[in-house]
Amino acid sequence: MRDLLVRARVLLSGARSLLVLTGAGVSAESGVPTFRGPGGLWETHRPEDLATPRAFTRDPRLVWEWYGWRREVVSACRPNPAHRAIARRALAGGAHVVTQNVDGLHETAAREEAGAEDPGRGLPLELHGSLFRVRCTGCGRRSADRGRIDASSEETLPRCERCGALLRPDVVWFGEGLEPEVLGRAFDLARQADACLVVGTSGLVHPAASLPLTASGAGAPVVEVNLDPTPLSRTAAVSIRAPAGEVLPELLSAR
Ligand code: BJW
Ligand code: ZN
Repeated sequence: MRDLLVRARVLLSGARSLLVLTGAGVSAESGVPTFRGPGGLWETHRPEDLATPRAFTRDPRLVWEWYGWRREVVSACRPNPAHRAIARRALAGGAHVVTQNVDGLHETAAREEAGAEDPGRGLPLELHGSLFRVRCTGCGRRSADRGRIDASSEETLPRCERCGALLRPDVVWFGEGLEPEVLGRAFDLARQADACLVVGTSGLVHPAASLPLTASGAGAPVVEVNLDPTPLSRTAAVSIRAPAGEVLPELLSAR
C-alpha cells in the first residue's frame, strides 16, 4: 500500500493540469449514501422509479418525496478530509474538479478552504446537477433552492414563481443529456490533463466514466482510489484500495 501511495504521489505531484473526477464514494465518509453496493440507494429503490424523466411524469410526488428526503440527509453532512484535500489542491492551482455528485460538498469544501480571500475559486464542475437547485418543467428557469419539500400531495409540490408550472430537481436523470456546456468543458479538461485522479466512482455511468478513458487516451496516467475494483481499474496506472478520506490528504499534500 505504501509503495502504491508513493508511486501515485509521484504521478500526481508533477502534473501541471490534473483532472480529479469524483463519484458518490468520496462523500460516503461524510454520511451520504452511495448508489450501488451494500447500503447503496439502489439496494432499496429502483432507479427507473425515481431517477428517470418517465418516473417524474408518472409520479412527481413520489420522486419529490425521495429528493426531499435526500436533501435532508445531505444537509446534515459535512465535507470530509477527501473533499478538503481536493479543494486545497484545486486552490493551489493546476487541478480541476469534475464531480458526478449532487450533494454540494466539494463546493462547501472549496469555499471553506478558500475562506474570504477568493470564494469563487476551486469550485467543481457538477456533471449531474445539484440537489439544491430546481428547474421549471414549463419555462426551464433554474434557481437555487434549499427549502423543505412538502410532498404530502401533488398540490403542495414546488411550483415556478414565474409560470406556475411544476418544478423538478435540477439533476440529470438516466436517459437525459448532460448540459452540453458542462460536458464540453469536462472533456476539454480530460484532453488537456497530464494526470487524472478518479475517486469513489463505480465507473459504470456514462458519459462521466468516459472522462478518465479520454485523459488516458491523451497520455495522462490515471490514479484510482476506490474500496473495490471497477471497470476503470484496468486503465489505471495505480489503483489504491482504501477509503478516500484516509488516503487523499497524503496523496495530494504539497510536501
Ligand atoms: C468508496 C468509498 C470510500 C464507497 N472511498 N471509494 C455508454 C455505455 C452504456 C450506457 C450508456 C452509455 N452512454 C450513456 C449510457 C446510458 C446511461 C448509463 O450510463 N447507463 C449505465 C448505468 C448502463 N447514461 C445516461 O443515461 C446519461 N445520459 C446520457 O448519456 O444521455 C445521452 C443523451 C444525449 C442527448 C439527449 C438525450 C440523452 C445520464 C446519466 C445520469 C446519471 N444520473 C444519476 C442520478 C443523478 C441525480 C441524483 O443523484 O439523484 O447520477 S444515477 C447515479 O449514478 C448518479 C451518480 O452520479 C451516478 C454514478 O454513480 P457513482 O458516483 O459512480 O456512485 P456508485 O454508488 O455507483 O459508486 C460508488 C463507488 O464508490 C463504488 O465503486 C464504491 O466502491 C466506492 N466507494 N465508499 C472510496 N469511502
Ligand atoms: Zn416556469
